[in-house]
Amino acid sequence: MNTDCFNWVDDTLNATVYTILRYGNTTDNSSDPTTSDWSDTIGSTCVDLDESLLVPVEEKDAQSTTDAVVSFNSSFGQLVSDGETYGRFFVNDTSYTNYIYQPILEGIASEGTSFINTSAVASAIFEDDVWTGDIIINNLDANLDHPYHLHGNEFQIVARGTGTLSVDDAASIDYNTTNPLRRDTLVIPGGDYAVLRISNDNPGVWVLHCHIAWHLAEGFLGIVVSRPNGIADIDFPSSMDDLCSSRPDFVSADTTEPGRRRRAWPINFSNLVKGKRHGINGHSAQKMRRHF
Ligand SMILES: [Cu+2]
Repeated sequence: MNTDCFNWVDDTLNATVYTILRYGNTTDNSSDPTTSDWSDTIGSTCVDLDESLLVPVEEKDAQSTTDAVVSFNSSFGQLVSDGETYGRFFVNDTSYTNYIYQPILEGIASEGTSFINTSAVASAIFEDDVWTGDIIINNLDANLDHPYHLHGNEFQIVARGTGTLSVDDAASIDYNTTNPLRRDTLVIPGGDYAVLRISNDNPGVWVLHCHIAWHLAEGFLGIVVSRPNGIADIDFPSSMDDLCSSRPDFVSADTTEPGRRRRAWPINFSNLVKGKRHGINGHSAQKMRRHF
């Protein structure tokens, strides 16, 4: 474990632990492997891999054009509830709330995309006539890098840059479609944007979220709905349907993820955000980093 990303290292932490992974049909499970560590060193800065050094071995050009463009803007901000002010992450001005007894996939399958509770989750829809879709992500937190993770698709990074990119402006920028990097997680530095190109061939409700666990827990999640008609055609196993009847009568269908709304912000909030909904200044962001 690279502890350079930590602001402090707990004395009791064992930063290096080992396990054994075996590939293939080996029958010899008794002897220890003899593989050795890589010789390259990891830098002491806490940043993503240098993408310019990464080239997909299995070449795959991106589609040269896209059928649809959607965008997600993420930012840290405040939520006031019952007189208390909470720190939350927002995606398109919506802080995700998980209604655990109202699963979105099954809801869309039976009721269509009108099922989506727009006050609980930010959503983007790629309809069934879309085969190539672009997802713009704008990281509005000027000094906070986030690792964005998309489920269900292996996206191609066809553009990135500083500042924000609107859906309209996306029509006039340059795209790299020649064997672009394919990933499922991408660090977008604070104040930057990226454009992810996907094949819209996998019907589902795919979450896009920050992979820092507590950012996710504080609402950093949106959904990409791929092929709503295809979702309606999914044959759900009975074991999934059975879950719908598993809610005890005394538990409300409006129950949110346990503890989700009651958790207090861990530090003095007034020190953290200078009253701005978006655009956290550097001083505040540094304080936030301490809690990664
Ligand atoms: Cu994050």
